[in-house]
Amino acid sequence: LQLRYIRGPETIGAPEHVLGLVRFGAEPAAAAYPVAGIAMAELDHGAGAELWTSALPVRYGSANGIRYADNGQVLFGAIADDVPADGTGFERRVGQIYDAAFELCQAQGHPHLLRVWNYFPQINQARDGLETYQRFCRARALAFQARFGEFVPRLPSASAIGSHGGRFVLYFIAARAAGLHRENPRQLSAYSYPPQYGPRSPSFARATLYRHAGQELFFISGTASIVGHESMHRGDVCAQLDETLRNIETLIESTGRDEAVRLGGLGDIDFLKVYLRRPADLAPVRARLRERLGEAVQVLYLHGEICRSELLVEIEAVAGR
Ligand code: 3EB
Repeated sequence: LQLRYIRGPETIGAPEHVLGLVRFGAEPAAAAYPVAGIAMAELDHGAGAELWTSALPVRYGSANGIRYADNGQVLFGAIADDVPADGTGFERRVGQIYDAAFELCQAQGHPHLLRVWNYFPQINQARDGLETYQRFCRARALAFQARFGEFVPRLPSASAIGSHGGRFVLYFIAARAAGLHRENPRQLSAYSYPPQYGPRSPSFARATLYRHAGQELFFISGTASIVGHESMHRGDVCAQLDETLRNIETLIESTGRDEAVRLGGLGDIDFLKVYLRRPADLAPVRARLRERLGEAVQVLYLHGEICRSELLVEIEAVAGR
């Protein structure tokens, strides 16, 4: 299981075993492997993509609208769906999509979700009194609950980000072997957020450590300027960025300590996706990130809407090449 970011309009080489391709700001060409296009501009190079590949040969298929790739150890799945615009229809469809994903993972022998990405438009817009993100959270929580009952121990790392138009896109990585889900000592677990944020709490873990067949991958969920359960530094993107980096650093350090893995700090990050609500924040954020993380880390800067309207920046990361 390998990740590579493609920056700019570069196309992918043919000889690899591709698990999936996700393009930002453009629709990818149809392919034998799962593809998804997210309506979210890449701010640095004008185009970008996330490419997941495998050293092992890959088998492709499709079930209930989900395209998948299976290399015998992990399953990559992707679906883009025209979800209904009305709140109730949206929630029903999101629940169906999640259940189809659970079903697929089970049927293909990859029952352990490691990492999930969610992108959909109008994330901060209210529909009949509830924001789209809150409706999404309710539908996702009910789907996990219906499938697993006591679902908290199964929750994978995740991101949920607002796109600018386009469809509801879900993609995920599941595995035959379980990952180890981690929480952040600086943050209340998202699944325990109090009800002021919505009728059902967000269903995700702060990070997932996947150790298998000599590989060590650490998936860090979308992370923002939240301490406890509260948003910090309203209106100040640089202070939000520093708080976010403190959160990520703590997550890496505490996991390295508790799990005795070679994870020490921010320097271990190999891939970053940085979501910015305002494109004008690119320059200061990029300068500060270079200062803190150096030049070796690969970064995609994306114009996305964070699920709480006061948050200006969110960062997800992968450690492990
Ligand atoms: C937060 O910490 C910020 O609902 O799947 C980050 C990562 C966030 C994932 C999700 C939401 C999600 O609450 C938002």
